[in-house]
Amino acid sequence: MRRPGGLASIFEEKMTVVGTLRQVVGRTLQSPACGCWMSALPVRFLGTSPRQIPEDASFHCASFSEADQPRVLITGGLGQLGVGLANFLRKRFGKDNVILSDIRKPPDHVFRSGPFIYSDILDYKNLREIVVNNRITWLLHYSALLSAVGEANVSLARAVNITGFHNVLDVAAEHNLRLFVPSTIGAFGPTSPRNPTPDLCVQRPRTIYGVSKVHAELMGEYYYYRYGLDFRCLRYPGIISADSQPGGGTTDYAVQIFHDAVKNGKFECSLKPSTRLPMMYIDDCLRATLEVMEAPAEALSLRTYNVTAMSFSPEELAQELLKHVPEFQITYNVDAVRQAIADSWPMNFDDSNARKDWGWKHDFDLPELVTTMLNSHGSDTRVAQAN
Ligand code: VAH
Repeated sequence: MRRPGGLASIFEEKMTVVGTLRQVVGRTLQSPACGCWMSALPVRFLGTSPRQIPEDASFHCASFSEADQPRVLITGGLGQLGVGLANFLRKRFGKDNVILSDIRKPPDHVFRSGPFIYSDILDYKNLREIVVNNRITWLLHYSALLSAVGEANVSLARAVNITGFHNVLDVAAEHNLRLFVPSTIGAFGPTSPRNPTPDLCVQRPRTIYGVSKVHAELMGEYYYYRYGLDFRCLRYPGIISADSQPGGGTTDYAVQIFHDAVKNGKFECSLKPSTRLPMMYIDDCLRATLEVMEAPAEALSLRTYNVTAMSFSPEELAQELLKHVPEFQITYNVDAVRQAIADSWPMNFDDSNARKDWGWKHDFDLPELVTTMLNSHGSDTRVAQAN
C-alpha cells in the first residue's frame, strides 16, 4: 500500500505530464488529417516513467465504416452470463467478432464455440494489448466478485471490482471503445426507496459489491460527460439461467432451486420465504444488454438504467414450481449474510425510463420462467454438462 503523501506528490507530477500530453493528444486527434474527431481523451498515466508524445506525433485512428460489425471483447467471460452473452452476440455480429476472455481455462464446449483468450483486468498492459491486437471497438466488462462472495473477500473484491474496473475504463477511454458495465439491484441499500426503486435515488449500499458498482456507475458517467466515453450501464436484477452456475450471489437460490427440484424433488432455501427481489430470465438479460448497446445515443436520457422483468419471493417461486412438480418440497435454512444483503435491496424495480427511452420490454414472467427452466433442466445430459 503506497503512502498517501508519496502518492499525492507522484499524482501532482503526473498531472502536469498528463496536462501536456492531453494538449498534444487533443490537438492531434482533432486534426483533419486524422479524419476522426474525438474529444481530448484522458491519457492514462504512462507508467512510472512518463513517455513524452513528440509534438509531431500523428495518430492513425482506425476508422470503422458503419457497415463494420463491432469487434467485441467480453471480460469475466466464464461467469454466469459471459458464455450466453458471447453466443447471443455471435449470432448478431458473427462468431469471429466476439472474443470471450477470462483468467481461467474454458471448458471444451466453450473453447470450441468461438474465440477465447486469456485476459486479466488487473494487468493494464495485457488489456491494452488485447484491445489493440484484436481491434476491439466494444468492451463488455463482466469481471466482478458478486455480493455474498465479495463480503467473504473484501480486499479481492476491491481489487477486481474497483482497480480492475479503472484499468478497463482507462483502456476504453484511450481507445474510444463503447463500454458496457453491468450494475445491479445491489447498487442500492437500506436507505434507498425499495418498493419501487427508481433509477435516480439515494444509493448507500452496504456491500463491497454494491459500493464498487455505484463507483463504476459514477466513474463511467463522469468519463462520459468529461471525455465523451460511450459508457452504458444496466442495473440487472437477479439473473436466472439453467446452463451456467451462479457466482456466489444473494439471488442464486432462484437458480439452484430448479436444479434441485428436478434432481432431488426438494430444495433448502438460504433466504426467508417472504424475501421479495427483482428477477429476470437470462434471455431477457442478454437481449436488454444488446438493445441498450445498439440504442442510438440520442435516445439515451441516462447512461445507467434499471431493468427488470418480475419480482418474487421464495414462497411464490415454490408455489409456481408445485404446479409442475407436485412432490416438490422447500425447506428454509436462512443464511444470515445473504438475508441481511437481500433485506437491504430493492423489492421492486422501476424500469420505466428504459422502457420509454429505448423500448425495453421483458418476455419472461414467472410462469414462463418456471416452465422454461424446468424444460432446460429436464434433460439430464444437459445438467451433467453444466456441472
Ligand atoms: C448477486 N446475482 O446476487 C448477483 C446479482 C442482483 C444480484 O448482482 O450478487
